[in-house]
Amino acid sequence: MKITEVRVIVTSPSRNYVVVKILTDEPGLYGVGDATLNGRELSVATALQEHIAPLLIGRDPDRIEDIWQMLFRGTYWRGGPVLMTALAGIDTALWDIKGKRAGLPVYSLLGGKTREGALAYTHAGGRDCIEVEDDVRSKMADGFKVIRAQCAIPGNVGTYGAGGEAEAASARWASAEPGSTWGDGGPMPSVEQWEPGPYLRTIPALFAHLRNTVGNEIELFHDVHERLTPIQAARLAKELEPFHLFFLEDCIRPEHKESFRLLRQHTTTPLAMGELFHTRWECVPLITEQLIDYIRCDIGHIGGITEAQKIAHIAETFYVSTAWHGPGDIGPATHAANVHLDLSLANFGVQEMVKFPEVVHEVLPGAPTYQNGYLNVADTPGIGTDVNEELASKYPYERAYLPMSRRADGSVMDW
Ligand code: KDG
Ligand code: MG
Repeated sequence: MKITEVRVIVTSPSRNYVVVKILTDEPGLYGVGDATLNGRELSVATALQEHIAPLLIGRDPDRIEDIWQMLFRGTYWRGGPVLMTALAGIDTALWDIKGKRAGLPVYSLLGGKTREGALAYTHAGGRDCIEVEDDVRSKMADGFKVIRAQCAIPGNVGTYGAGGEAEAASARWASAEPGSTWGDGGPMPSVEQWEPGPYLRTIPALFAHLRNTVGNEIELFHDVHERLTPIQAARLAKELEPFHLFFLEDCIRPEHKESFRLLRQHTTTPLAMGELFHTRWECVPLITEQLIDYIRCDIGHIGGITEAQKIAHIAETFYVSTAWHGPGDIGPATHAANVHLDLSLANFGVQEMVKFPEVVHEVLPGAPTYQNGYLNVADTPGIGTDVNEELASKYPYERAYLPMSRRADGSVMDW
């Protein structure tokens, strides 16, 4: 069997997605992967089209490990979000082909089911504690057992994850920013304002309120989004201890991993990290030193199922669980890959999920299904997702950026 074509499809049904379709010389046999990198979609599409696809034509798609090694080590330039997202798109499509050929769902090829469904988490947000409480209650009514809670911060214009109007307001602060209005080249990033002081006062108060009102049984947690210094993160994690978070996500920036040693010494709040990592070597020190409790890489940005399975197996040895990243800005094929791994891993922890708009289901069918707190994938061969190419072509790429963040004095902050 040989690869005959690698099609790269960029489509924007509600937001941009990059889809990889690998065709083979076996009639009707193809695989579909996702190579979406939020705000950098065309870099990945170009890397795939111009540099990677030509290397794959004529190769045996069954040799996933060899193709992975060739694209990672064999081409000299390795790592980074663009290349590892491209590699993930190829990897997922190859697993899809392998599953279809074997007549088995991918979770079966990964070792078979260890559980009947993947414990899912969703997001709750609001402008204040009361709104977040209402949102948490409505997510509990939907059956969720684990919920991420984010809240608008008084004095900070626009807050990551607060949702609805609270987040939309952030875009307006941008109008004071030179170059951040709508220009000839398309929309420019919105700019949020963020200060640590109000944030560090608000979040413990939010979780005190939630525990007082919704009780202790529901699992709650919070995403810091890499904004604190190590000692600020230590303070927050310590102050959150009485509220028993499921975990505290991405407390500090991803570069200086040794800072987790400082953080860990101060708190028993479980820690999660990983959506900005791009190779297993970034994860390994945190895992082997047991500096985190959950590794939450993005399968779609770390080279796909092949790499994520290796990371998960290393993590299992050190009692670290998985919590793969699953936001709306990665495509259904990566969400499905998440769940195939979740179902097969002994050390699965929790799975982030989104509800895609109907139009995404039409263009990219086959996303995992949610029921009463758990995610599942169909028992059909392969990954289970597809692309409707004709419909995809009706939703052309639209340039879009992630927001940015600045301090009150105008200096750059991590978003
Ligand atoms: O593109 C960036 C998003 O995927 C990220 O901001 C979402 O932090 C995120 C999460 O935990 O879902
Ligand atoms: Mg996050």
